[in-house]
Amino acid sequence: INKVLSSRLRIVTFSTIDNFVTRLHSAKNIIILTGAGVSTSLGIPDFRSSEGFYSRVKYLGLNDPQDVFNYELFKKEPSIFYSIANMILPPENVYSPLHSFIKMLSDKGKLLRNYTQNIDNLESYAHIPADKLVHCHGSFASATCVTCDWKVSGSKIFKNIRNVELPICPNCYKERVKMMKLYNPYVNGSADINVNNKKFTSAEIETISNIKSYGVLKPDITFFGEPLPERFFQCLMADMHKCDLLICIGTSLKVAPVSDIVNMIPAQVPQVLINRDPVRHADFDLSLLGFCDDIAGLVTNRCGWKFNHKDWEKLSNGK
Ligand code: CNA
Repeated sequence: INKVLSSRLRIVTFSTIDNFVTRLHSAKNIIILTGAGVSTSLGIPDFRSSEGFYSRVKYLGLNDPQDVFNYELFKKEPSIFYSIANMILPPENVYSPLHSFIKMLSDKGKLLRNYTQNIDNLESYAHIPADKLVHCHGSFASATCVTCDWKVSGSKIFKNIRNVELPICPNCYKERVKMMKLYNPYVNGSADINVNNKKFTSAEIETISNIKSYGVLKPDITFFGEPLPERFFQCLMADMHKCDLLICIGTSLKVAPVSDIVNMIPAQVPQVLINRDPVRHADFDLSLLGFCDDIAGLVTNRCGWKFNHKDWEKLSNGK
């Protein structure tokens, strides 16, 4: 990635909405990079806006509100994340007009890939094909035990999240209960104890009993300190030289390595930003500032295309 970054020099190719419309007509391999702003019209807060999620969790008193997604902290004290996880639990069966816009580009055979930083998995309700989608930061679609890697469908832990309780892995829970039942330092002394055909020393059992995240299920969203899904790197390496238009939508582009995508796309490929706030640290050919649903509607009109969205009128954006 560093090699690609250092060799880049931007070549500005266009700067008007008409150029954008012309390019949309001719483009065959569009990369759309999305962030939290594409779901805010559904009432899901973004992270960094003044009314966003990070300002809502200030009461936790963490040094940095981003620490609610710190993997090391999760392993030490998973209840911090689960005390606020209900705030970010995605709604089901809804998607925004912007998601419909992406689906329309896919139906027209123009979408190379939608790299989404979102964890709400709403792209699936809009029927954006799974092979066109990269969940750069994972999603709530599945959850994994931090101790034994047991996987469950994400919806299995939604009830726990709503009830603000820790979702526990069935395997590890049984193992832990059995361990605690068998373990009695006065009787066993320092002898090994056999649980589910695994041997544990009394010292190991003492340690395990103090690990608060032992057997806790974690949604498969990428926390700070965890690697991004392998699919992100594989797709990006294959896509960056095919891409003929990059559109970044509803993102502050503050989280690396996803934010590096703008520097990896070849210099002659136009880059467009559609966002409520300007993104000053990146160099776009065109920045369309406003509510992304409205801008997508306007651009689609100018292209002479149409996309349907059943709930358009109900959404609050700029209306
Ligand atoms: P961010 O840093 O909170 O930035 C969001 C950007 O969207 C801001 O620049 C806003 O100006 C802009 N924005 C907000 N509403 C609109 C709108 N209606 N139209 C156009 N622009 C709008 O969020 P990023 O996505 O840049 O940061 C990456 C994080 C956020 C990822 O790790 C995500 O997992 C995480 N996140 C995801 C969700 C979700 O899945 N819906 C929600 C909140 C945060």
